[in-house]
Amino acid sequence: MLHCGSFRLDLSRPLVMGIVNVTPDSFSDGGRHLLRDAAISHAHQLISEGADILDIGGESTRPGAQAVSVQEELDRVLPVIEGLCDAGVPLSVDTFKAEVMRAAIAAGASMVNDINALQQPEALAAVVASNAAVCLMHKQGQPQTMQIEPEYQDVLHEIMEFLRSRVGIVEAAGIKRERIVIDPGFGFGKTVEHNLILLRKLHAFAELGVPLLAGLSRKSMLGKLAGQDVENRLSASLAAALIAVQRGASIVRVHDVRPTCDALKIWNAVNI
Ligand code: 7PM
Repeated sequence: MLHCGSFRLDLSRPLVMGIVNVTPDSFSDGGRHLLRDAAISHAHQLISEGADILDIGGESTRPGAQAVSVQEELDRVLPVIEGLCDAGVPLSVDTFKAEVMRAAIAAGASMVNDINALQQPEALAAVVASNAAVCLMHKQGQPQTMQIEPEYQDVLHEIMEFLRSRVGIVEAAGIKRERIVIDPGFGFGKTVEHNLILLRKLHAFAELGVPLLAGLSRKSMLGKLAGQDVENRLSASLAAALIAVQRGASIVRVHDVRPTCDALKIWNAVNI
């Protein structure tokens, strides 16, 4: 069971985390309310498609994306969390900023998805002071430059030891194991070959004794392997999600919730 605010998530079956981006696009450029409404209606759509958790992000954690101010991130994310806090599924906030974490949790978020693994001291304190779950993700370097020349001696070992250390620190600070999820951070300072080694050896992370989240949906490694641009990566994403689950992932973070849930129904049926 994952303790996620007042939710208890049964991890005996793989769960689907649906991605809700609260970032301006051509439809919502007209203003805040359009952006909020589009994100909320997308979220309801993902719930109806079977999402077990929603991951709500105001863009600042995207690799290559330019930084967004705390105020801008709050203005994007809080109205969406407020609008969804009674939707019946746990809400995760995708942020590395302590201020955003605190406000999001106060508004009803029950999980923090931090690509920075709570390495900012205030971020750790923000989650300690709550009953929210946390996803600790590995990345090498900073989003703007991390894909330039990622380098590891032993990618699996280094990421395992980083996550082992973060789990230890976070637990010692008062976040119990039941609230912790780990994530190798596919594509965050990793070449295709690094990502493939991690996916191939994903089972190794079970040794850390906390549930594993895998985010492979539409990522560039899949584009490179399948020869598909970002609009045409559904099949590759489904293959990757199934492989991750087969190798022990408890949660998959995806854009395409209904197809992923369908694929997992087959997986579940075969795996009793
Ligand atoms: C461009 C490239 C835009 C990559 C967006 C992305 C993860 C995450 C992201 C992940 C966790 C995306 C990524 N990826 N959080 N946030 N794990 N925990 O595909 O793999 O959304 S951003």
